[in-house]
Amino acid sequence: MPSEQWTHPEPGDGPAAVAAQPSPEQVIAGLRATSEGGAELTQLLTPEGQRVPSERFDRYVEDVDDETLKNLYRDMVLVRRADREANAMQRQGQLGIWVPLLGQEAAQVGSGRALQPRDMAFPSYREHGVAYTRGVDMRELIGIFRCTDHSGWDYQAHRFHPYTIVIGNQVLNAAGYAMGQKFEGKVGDEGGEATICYFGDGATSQGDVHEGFVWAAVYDAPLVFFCQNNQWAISEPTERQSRLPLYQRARGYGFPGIRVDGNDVLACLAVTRWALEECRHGNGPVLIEAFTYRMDAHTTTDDPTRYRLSDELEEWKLKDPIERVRAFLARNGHADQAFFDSVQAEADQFAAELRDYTFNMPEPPPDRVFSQVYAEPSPVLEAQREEYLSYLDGFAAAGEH
Ligand SMILES: Cc1ncc(C[n+]2csc(CCOP(=O)(O)OP(=O)(O)O)c2C)c(N)n1
Ligand SMILES: [Mg+2]
Repeated sequence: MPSEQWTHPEPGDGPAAVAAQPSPEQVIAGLRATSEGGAELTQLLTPEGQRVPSERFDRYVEDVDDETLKNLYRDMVLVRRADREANAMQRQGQLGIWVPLLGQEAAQVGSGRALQPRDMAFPSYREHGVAYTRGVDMRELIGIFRCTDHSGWDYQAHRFHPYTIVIGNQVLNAAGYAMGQKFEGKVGDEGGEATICYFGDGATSQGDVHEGFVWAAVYDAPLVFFCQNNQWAISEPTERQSRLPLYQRARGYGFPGIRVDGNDVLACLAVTRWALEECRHGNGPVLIEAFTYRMDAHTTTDDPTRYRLSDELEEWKLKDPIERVRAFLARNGHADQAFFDSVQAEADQFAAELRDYTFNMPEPPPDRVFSQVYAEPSPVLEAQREEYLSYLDGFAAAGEH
């Protein structure tokens, strides 16, 4: 019996006299897996806002009452509003670039809220929603995009590593960090530590991700690989990254992989809690593929209308991560219009403060670029700093004449 999705002929199928062809059923199954997430998508809240019971995952969200769900809703609205404000500020020339997260709020808030303060998180560059859940002030993020700063937050205090632009590179950092947690005996029971690492579908094609998978697997590192499959790596679709659903790759490395509806905040919370628990108890690593969609451009320098059809976006709008929670809350009488209005007003205020801060942001001292590179001063770096400062002094001196 051929597998549900077409991958490759099995050994023993006979000599390949003609090129192997998938059956029509396998083609349809493959298309479904790509556009809808397929049969193995873990979902607790449908796009229409209906709660789907799950024997396996309900216990991970037992404590999520109406208030908690309203808070998750609020988190997502605030994060989206800040994202839209930053996007607009880039358009007005106030930011050099912005990396929108529109559409990925549930994946980021759900997984971020699953973390304990002691856990460590390694983001790529789109994880503003995760940053928010780690207590990083959005104003601490904005300097990177205004090109006045490299990354402004205290990584240790927030347990949130600097953004990494080099695709997939943070997976190696995270694997090393999680191996350290293991070596230091911080794994083993409910109080154990874990690490989560965020990367995209495109990153899975990078050698760094492969190496990170191998190291984490053979050392049983407490690491949750959180892949946000937003269907695109700039202009490259996922079918140019993989012949099979990304979560299935975990099997080849010998650890569990699971696909969750990345637009379902409750499912993302439940599945990430499960994965972290596995890691805390020494059963890591785990791969989560959050099946979601990048609703805006790759960055503000990108024009997605050049490579994808607008009906795809229209289809995903129906699966909006915020709307399904709103529908659930409203339908079940957990929240009224006054609640939704108050969250919106709070989000507008949040965005106004971000804008105000951006416009009046203090210029960091020019030699800040040399700080936070090494834990202790390095003579080479110190010499470079001196040289740079005297170079800048030259301008001041020239201005005096
Ligand atoms: C090593 C490396 N190669 C190429 C790039 C250029 N680049 C920036 S983003 C990107 C696509 C990444 O796609 P994905 O991993 O799916 O993440 P997404 O942007 O969709 O969140 C590429 C190729 C880079 N930053 N680093
Ligand atoms: Mg992507």
